[in-house]
Amino acid sequence: MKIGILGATGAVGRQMLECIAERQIPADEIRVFASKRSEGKKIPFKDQELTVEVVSQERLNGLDFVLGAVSNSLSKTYRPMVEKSGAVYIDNSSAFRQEEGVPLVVPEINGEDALAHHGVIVNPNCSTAITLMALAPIAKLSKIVAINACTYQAVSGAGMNGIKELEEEVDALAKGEAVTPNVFPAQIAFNVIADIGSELENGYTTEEMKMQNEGRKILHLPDLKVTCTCVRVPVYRSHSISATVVTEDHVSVEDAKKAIAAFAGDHLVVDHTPMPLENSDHDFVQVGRIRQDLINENGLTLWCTGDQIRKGAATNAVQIMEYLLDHAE
Ligand code: A2P
Ligand code: 11C
Repeated sequence: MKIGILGATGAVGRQMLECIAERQIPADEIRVFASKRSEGKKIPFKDQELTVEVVSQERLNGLDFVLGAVSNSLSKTYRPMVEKSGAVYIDNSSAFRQEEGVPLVVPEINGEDALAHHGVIVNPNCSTAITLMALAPIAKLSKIVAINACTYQAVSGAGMNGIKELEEEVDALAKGEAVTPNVFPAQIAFNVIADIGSELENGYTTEEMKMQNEGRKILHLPDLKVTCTCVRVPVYRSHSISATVVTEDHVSVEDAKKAIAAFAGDHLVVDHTPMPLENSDHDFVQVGRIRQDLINENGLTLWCTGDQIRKGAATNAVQIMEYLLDHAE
Protein backbone atom coordinates (compact mmCIF):
# COMPACT_ATOMS: atom_id res chain seq x y z
CA MET A 1 0.00 0.00 0.00
CA LYS A 2 1.36 3.40 -0.95
CA ILE A 3 0.44 6.67 0.75
CA GLY A 4 1.22 10.26 -0.20
CA ILE A 5 1.03 13.27 2.12
CA LEU A 6 0.51 16.76 0.70
CA GLY A 7 1.91 19.40 3.06
CA ALA A 8 4.03 16.89 4.96
CA THR A 9 6.22 19.61 6.52
CA GLY A 10 3.26 21.45 8.08
CA ALA A 11 1.66 21.03 11.50
CA VAL A 12 -1.03 18.62 10.27
CA GLY A 13 1.13 16.83 7.69
CA ARG A 14 3.82 15.98 10.24
CA GLN A 15 1.17 14.73 12.62
CA MET A 16 -0.29 12.53 9.88
CA LEU A 17 3.08 10.79 9.57
CA GLU A 18 3.23 10.25 13.33
CA CYS A 19 -0.30 8.85 13.37
CA ILE A 20 0.48 6.46 10.50
CA ALA A 21 3.48 5.17 12.48
CA GLU A 22 1.62 4.97 15.82
CA ARG A 23 -1.40 3.20 14.35
CA GLN A 24 0.86 0.81 12.43
CA ILE A 25 -0.80 1.44 9.11
CA PRO A 26 0.75 -1.15 6.78
CA ALA A 27 2.38 1.23 4.30
CA ASP A 28 4.93 -0.14 1.83
CA GLU A 29 5.86 3.34 0.72
CA ILE A 30 5.15 6.89 1.88
CA ARG A 31 5.79 9.86 -0.38
CA VAL A 32 5.95 13.26 1.26
CA PHE A 33 5.17 16.47 -0.63
CA ALA A 34 5.57 20.15 0.22
CA SER A 35 6.55 23.39 -1.52
CA LYS A 36 9.66 23.93 -3.64
CA ARG A 37 11.25 25.55 -0.53
CA SER A 38 11.30 22.18 1.23
CA GLU A 39 12.36 20.00 -1.71
CA GLY A 40 15.05 17.52 -0.61
CA LYS A 41 14.44 18.07 3.13
CA LYS A 42 14.47 14.89 5.22
CA ILE A 43 11.57 13.99 7.50
CA PRO A 44 12.08 11.18 10.02
CA PHE A 45 9.57 8.34 9.83
CA LYS A 46 10.02 5.27 12.05
CA ASP A 47 13.63 4.22 11.45
CA GLN A 48 13.84 5.85 8.02
CA GLU A 49 14.12 9.30 6.56
CA LEU A 50 11.63 10.42 3.93
CA THR A 51 12.73 12.95 1.32
CA VAL A 52 10.37 15.83 0.57
CA GLU A 53 9.33 16.13 -3.09
CA VAL A 54 7.37 18.71 -5.03
CA VAL A 55 4.01 17.55 -6.34
CA SER A 56 3.83 16.19 -9.89
CA GLN A 57 1.43 13.87 -11.69
CA GLU A 58 4.19 11.33 -12.14
CA ARG A 59 4.99 11.26 -8.40
CA LEU A 60 1.33 10.92 -7.46
CA ASN A 61 0.74 8.04 -9.86
CA GLY A 62 0.79 4.64 -8.18
CA LEU A 63 -0.37 5.89 -4.78
CA ASP A 64 -3.40 4.26 -3.11
CA PHE A 65 -4.21 7.10 -0.70
CA VAL A 66 -3.26 10.77 -0.63
CA LEU A 67 -3.79 12.66 2.62
CA GLY A 68 -4.11 16.42 2.11
CA ALA A 69 -2.84 18.96 4.63
CA VAL A 70 -2.53 22.04 2.43
CA SER A 71 -4.55 25.24 1.97
CA ASN A 72 -7.91 25.34 0.16
CA SER A 73 -6.42 26.82 -2.98
CA LEU A 74 -3.62 24.25 -3.18
CA SER A 75 -6.08 21.46 -2.50
CA LYS A 76 -8.21 22.68 -5.42
CA THR A 77 -5.11 22.67 -7.62
CA TYR A 78 -3.99 19.18 -6.59
CA ARG A 79 -7.35 17.40 -6.44
CA PRO A 80 -7.60 16.72 -10.22
CA MET A 81 -4.06 15.36 -10.19
CA VAL A 82 -4.84 13.03 -7.27
CA GLU A 83 -8.06 11.93 -8.99
CA LYS A 84 -6.14 11.22 -12.19
CA SER A 85 -3.66 9.12 -10.22
CA GLY A 86 -6.50 6.87 -9.04
CA ALA A 87 -5.62 7.37 -5.36
CA VAL A 88 -8.35 8.08 -2.80
CA TYR A 89 -7.94 11.68 -1.65
CA ILE A 90 -8.61 12.35 2.06
CA ASP A 91 -8.50 16.12 2.35
CA ASN A 92 -8.21 18.29 5.41
CA SER A 93 -8.99 21.63 3.75
CA SER A 94 -12.46 23.16 3.74
CA ALA A 95 -12.60 23.42 -0.07
CA PHE A 96 -14.95 20.49 -0.77
CA ARG A 97 -16.80 19.92 2.50
CA GLN A 98 -20.19 21.01 1.20
CA GLU A 99 -19.86 19.33 -2.19
CA GLU A 100 -22.58 16.79 -2.96
CA GLY A 101 -21.11 13.28 -3.25
CA VAL A 102 -18.05 14.14 -1.13
CA PRO A 103 -18.41 12.43 2.26
CA LEU A 104 -17.55 14.56 5.29
CA VAL A 105 -16.56 12.08 7.94
CA VAL A 106 -15.79 11.58 11.62
CA PRO A 107 -15.36 7.78 11.63
CA GLU A 108 -16.89 7.20 15.09
CA ILE A 109 -20.00 9.15 14.04
CA ASN A 110 -20.65 8.55 10.32
CA GLY A 111 -17.84 6.25 9.16
CA GLU A 112 -20.20 4.41 6.79
CA ASP A 113 -20.61 7.63 4.75
CA ALA A 114 -16.96 7.24 3.72
CA LEU A 115 -17.81 4.02 1.86
CA ALA A 116 -19.96 5.95 -0.64
CA HIS A 117 -17.02 8.08 -1.84
CA HIS A 118 -16.18 8.81 -5.46
CA GLY A 119 -12.47 9.33 -4.89
CA VAL A 120 -12.58 12.25 -2.44
CA ILE A 121 -13.41 12.19 1.28
CA VAL A 122 -13.04 15.19 3.57
CA ASN A 123 -12.19 15.87 7.18
CA PRO A 124 -14.33 18.35 9.10
CA ASN A 125 -13.26 21.62 10.66
CA CYS A 126 -11.33 20.91 13.85
CA SER A 127 -13.70 22.59 16.34
CA THR A 128 -16.65 20.92 14.65
CA ALA A 129 -15.05 17.46 14.87
CA ILE A 130 -14.23 17.88 18.57
CA THR A 131 -17.67 19.28 19.44
CA LEU A 132 -19.50 16.57 17.53
CA MET A 133 -17.46 13.84 19.24
CA ALA A 134 -18.94 15.15 22.50
CA LEU A 135 -22.48 15.63 21.16
CA ALA A 136 -23.01 12.62 18.86
CA PRO A 137 -23.65 10.25 21.80
CA ILE A 138 -26.38 12.63 23.02
CA ALA A 139 -27.93 12.56 19.52
CA LYS A 140 -28.44 8.81 20.02
CA LEU A 141 -30.70 9.56 22.99
CA SER A 142 -32.77 12.29 21.35
CA LYS A 143 -32.60 14.22 18.09
CA ILE A 144 -30.45 17.34 18.40
CA VAL A 145 -32.33 20.44 17.24
CA ALA A 146 -29.89 23.21 18.12
CA ILE A 147 -26.38 23.91 19.38
CA ASN A 148 -25.03 27.13 20.87
CA ALA A 149 -21.24 26.99 21.00
CA CYS A 150 -18.26 29.15 21.82
CA THR A 151 -14.82 27.89 20.81
CA TYR A 152 -11.42 28.57 22.38
CA GLN A 153 -9.05 27.76 19.52
CA ALA A 154 -5.32 27.11 19.82
CA VAL A 155 -2.84 29.01 17.65
CA SER A 156 -1.66 25.83 15.90
CA GLY A 157 -5.08 25.80 14.17
CA ALA A 158 -3.46 28.40 11.93
CA GLY A 159 -0.53 26.07 11.19
CA MET A 160 3.16 26.28 12.05
CA ASN A 161 3.15 30.06 11.55
CA GLY A 162 0.50 30.44 14.27
CA ILE A 163 2.75 28.67 16.78
CA LYS A 164 5.71 30.79 15.71
CA GLU A 165 3.75 34.04 16.07
CA LEU A 166 2.70 33.29 19.68
CA GLU A 167 6.26 32.22 20.60
CA GLU A 168 7.78 35.34 19.07
CA GLU A 169 5.24 37.67 20.67
CA VAL A 170 5.73 36.22 24.15
CA ASP A 171 9.47 36.54 23.68
CA ALA A 172 9.30 40.12 22.39
CA LEU A 173 6.89 41.29 25.11
CA ALA A 174 9.10 39.78 27.82
CA LYS A 175 11.91 41.98 26.48
CA GLY A 176 9.62 45.03 26.37
CA GLU A 177 9.62 45.12 22.57
CA ALA A 178 6.61 45.95 20.38
CA VAL A 179 4.88 43.20 18.39
CA THR A 180 3.46 43.30 14.85
CA PRO A 181 0.71 40.73 14.27
CA ASN A 182 0.94 38.91 10.99
CA VAL A 183 -0.92 35.56 11.15
CA PHE A 184 -3.62 36.76 13.58
CA PRO A 185 -5.63 40.00 13.28
CA ALA A 186 -4.22 41.33 16.58
CA GLN A 187 -1.60 40.48 19.24
CA ILE A 188 -2.47 36.96 20.43
CA ALA A 189 -0.02 36.76 23.35
CA PHE A 190 -1.89 37.53 26.61
CA ASN A 191 -5.04 38.24 24.59
CA VAL A 192 -8.13 36.55 23.10
CA ILE A 193 -9.48 37.37 19.63
CA ALA A 194 -13.09 36.60 18.65
CA ASP A 195 -12.28 36.80 14.95
CA ILE A 196 -11.44 33.59 13.05
CA GLY A 197 -12.14 33.28 9.34
CA SER A 198 -13.72 35.99 7.23
CA GLU A 199 -16.89 37.87 8.07
CA LEU A 200 -20.10 37.00 6.23
CA GLU A 201 -23.18 39.14 5.59
CA ASN A 202 -25.00 37.72 8.63
CA GLY A 203 -22.22 38.97 10.92
CA TYR A 204 -20.89 35.48 11.62
CA THR A 205 -17.53 34.31 10.25
CA THR A 206 -16.82 31.49 7.81
CA GLU A 207 -15.24 29.54 10.70
CA GLU A 208 -18.38 29.99 12.84
CA MET A 209 -20.78 28.82 10.12
CA LYS A 210 -18.81 25.60 9.66
CA MET A 211 -20.22 24.26 12.93
CA GLN A 212 -23.75 24.46 11.46
CA ASN A 213 -23.02 23.53 7.85
CA GLU A 214 -20.72 20.64 8.68
CA GLY A 215 -22.76 19.54 11.72
CA ARG A 216 -25.80 19.14 9.46
CA LYS A 217 -23.92 16.93 7.01
CA ILE A 218 -22.11 14.75 9.57
CA LEU A 219 -25.09 14.21 11.86
CA HIS A 220 -27.53 13.90 8.93
CA LEU A 221 -29.65 16.68 10.44
CA PRO A 222 -30.45 19.10 7.60
CA ASP A 223 -32.48 21.41 9.87
CA LEU A 224 -29.92 21.64 12.70
CA LYS A 225 -29.54 25.21 13.94
CA VAL A 226 -26.20 26.36 15.32
CA THR A 227 -25.07 29.68 16.76
CA CYS A 228 -21.32 29.78 17.21
CA THR A 229 -18.66 32.27 18.28
CA CYS A 230 -15.07 31.29 17.45
CA VAL A 231 -12.32 32.71 19.61
CA ARG A 232 -8.53 32.42 19.26
CA VAL A 233 -6.72 31.95 22.58
CA PRO A 234 -2.99 31.92 23.38
CA VAL A 235 -2.79 28.12 23.71
CA TYR A 236 -0.37 26.14 21.54
CA ARG A 237 -2.42 22.98 20.99
CA SER A 238 -5.96 21.69 21.62
CA HIS A 239 -9.21 23.50 21.01
CA SER A 240 -11.84 23.84 23.75
CA ILE A 241 -15.55 24.34 23.22
CA SER A 242 -18.37 25.38 25.53
CA ALA A 243 -21.56 23.97 24.00
CA THR A 244 -25.23 23.96 24.84
CA VAL A 245 -27.12 21.26 23.00
CA VAL A 246 -30.90 21.35 22.71
CA THR A 247 -32.65 18.04 22.09
CA GLU A 248 -36.19 17.20 21.00
CA ASP A 249 -36.86 15.28 24.23
CA HIS A 250 -35.43 15.84 27.68
CA VAL A 251 -32.10 14.06 28.29
CA SER A 252 -30.89 13.83 31.86
CA VAL A 253 -27.34 14.70 32.83
CA GLU A 254 -26.85 11.12 34.06
CA ASP A 255 -28.05 9.58 30.78
CA ALA A 256 -25.85 11.96 28.77
CA LYS A 257 -22.80 11.00 30.85
CA LYS A 258 -23.50 7.30 30.37
CA ALA A 259 -23.98 7.71 26.61
CA ILE A 260 -20.75 9.68 26.24
CA ALA A 261 -18.81 7.14 28.33
CA ALA A 262 -20.13 4.30 26.15
CA PHE A 263 -19.36 6.04 22.85
CA ALA A 264 -16.90 4.49 20.40
CA GLY A 265 -13.34 5.76 20.26
CA ASP A 266 -10.95 6.77 22.99
CA HIS A 267 -13.59 8.96 24.49
CA LEU A 268 -13.33 10.11 28.07
CA VAL A 269 -15.77 11.65 30.45
CA VAL A 270 -13.95 13.28 33.31
CA ASP A 271 -15.24 14.49 36.61
CA HIS A 272 -12.97 17.50 36.66
CA THR A 273 -12.70 20.34 34.16
CA PRO A 274 -10.82 19.14 31.06
CA MET A 275 -8.02 21.42 29.91
CA PRO A 276 -6.11 21.68 26.63
CA LEU A 277 -2.81 20.99 28.40
CA GLU A 278 -4.14 17.58 29.47
CA ASN A 279 -4.98 16.33 26.00
CA SER A 280 -2.36 18.13 23.89
CA ASP A 281 -0.78 15.48 21.68
CA HIS A 282 -3.40 12.86 22.58
CA ASP A 283 -6.13 11.43 20.37
CA PHE A 284 -8.96 11.42 22.90
CA VAL A 285 -11.54 14.14 23.33
CA GLN A 286 -12.41 15.03 26.91
CA VAL A 287 -15.88 16.06 28.01
CA GLY A 288 -16.72 17.52 31.38
CA ARG A 289 -18.97 19.90 33.31
CA ILE A 290 -22.09 18.29 31.84
CA ARG A 291 -25.04 20.11 33.38
CA GLN A 292 -28.68 20.95 32.86
CA ASP A 293 -28.97 24.14 30.84
CA LEU A 294 -30.75 26.86 32.78
CA ILE A 295 -32.48 28.46 29.79
CA ASN A 296 -33.66 25.45 27.79
CA GLU A 297 -35.56 22.66 29.55
CA ASN A 298 -34.28 20.24 26.93
CA GLY A 299 -30.78 21.69 26.99
CA LEU A 300 -27.50 20.33 28.30
CA THR A 301 -24.42 22.47 28.64
CA LEU A 302 -20.95 20.96 28.56
CA TRP A 303 -17.28 21.70 28.07
CA CYS A 304 -15.09 19.64 25.75
CA THR A 305 -11.49 19.82 24.67
CA GLY A 306 -9.37 17.89 22.19
CA ASP A 307 -6.15 18.17 20.25
CA GLN A 308 -7.20 19.74 16.98
CA ILE A 309 -4.02 18.72 15.14
CA ARG A 310 -4.75 15.10 16.09
CA LYS A 311 -8.50 14.32 16.41
CA GLY A 312 -9.44 17.59 14.72
CA ALA A 313 -7.26 16.86 11.69
CA ALA A 314 -4.47 14.28 11.27
CA THR A 315 -5.79 11.41 13.41
CA ASN A 316 -9.25 11.77 11.89
CA ALA A 317 -7.82 11.58 8.35
CA VAL A 318 -5.76 8.50 9.20
CA GLN A 319 -8.82 6.93 10.87
CA ILE A 320 -10.81 7.47 7.65
CA MET A 321 -8.09 5.62 5.73
CA GLU A 322 -8.16 2.82 8.35
CA TYR A 323 -11.95 2.64 8.06
CA LEU A 324 -11.71 2.18 4.28
CA LEU A 325 -9.02 -0.47 4.68
CA ASP A 326 -11.06 -2.33 7.30
CA HIS A 327 -14.16 -2.26 5.08
CA ALA A 328 -12.43 -3.04 1.78
CA GLU A 329 -14.18 -5.88 -0.06
P1 A2P B 1 6.44 24.16 3.12
O1 A2P B 1 6.89 23.76 4.49
O2 A2P B 1 7.42 23.74 2.07
O3 A2P B 1 6.02 25.61 3.01
P2 A2P B 1 1.09 24.78 7.79
O4 A2P B 1 -0.41 24.88 7.67
O5 A2P B 1 1.52 24.13 9.07
O6 A2P B 1 1.74 26.10 7.57
O7 A2P B 1 1.56 23.83 6.60
C1 A2P B 1 1.31 24.09 5.25
C2 A2P B 1 1.89 22.97 4.41
O8 A2P B 1 1.59 23.24 3.03
C3 A2P B 1 3.41 22.88 4.51
O9 A2P B 1 3.81 21.53 4.46
C4 A2P B 1 3.85 23.62 3.25
O10 A2P B 1 5.13 23.25 2.79
C5 A2P B 1 2.81 23.09 2.29
N1 A2P B 1 2.83 23.85 1.05
C6 A2P B 1 2.91 25.20 0.89
N2 A2P B 1 2.96 25.50 -0.43
C7 A2P B 1 2.88 24.32 -1.10
C8 A2P B 1 2.89 23.95 -2.47
N3 A2P B 1 2.93 24.85 -3.45
N4 A2P B 1 2.81 22.63 -2.79
C9 A2P B 1 2.75 21.69 -1.82
N5 A2P B 1 2.73 21.97 -0.52
C10 A2P B 1 2.83 23.27 -0.15
C1 11C C 1 -8.26 27.42 13.04
N1 11C C 1 -9.96 25.74 12.71
O1 11C C 1 -8.11 26.99 14.19
C2 11C C 1 -9.08 26.65 12.04
C3 11C C 1 -8.20 26.02 11.03
O2 11C C 1 -11.95 24.49 8.61
O3 11C C 1 -10.19 23.27 8.58
C4 11C C 1 -8.87 24.95 10.20
C5 11C C 1 -9.99 25.48 9.35
C6 11C C 1 -10.75 24.34 8.80
O4 11C C 1 -7.77 28.45 12.61
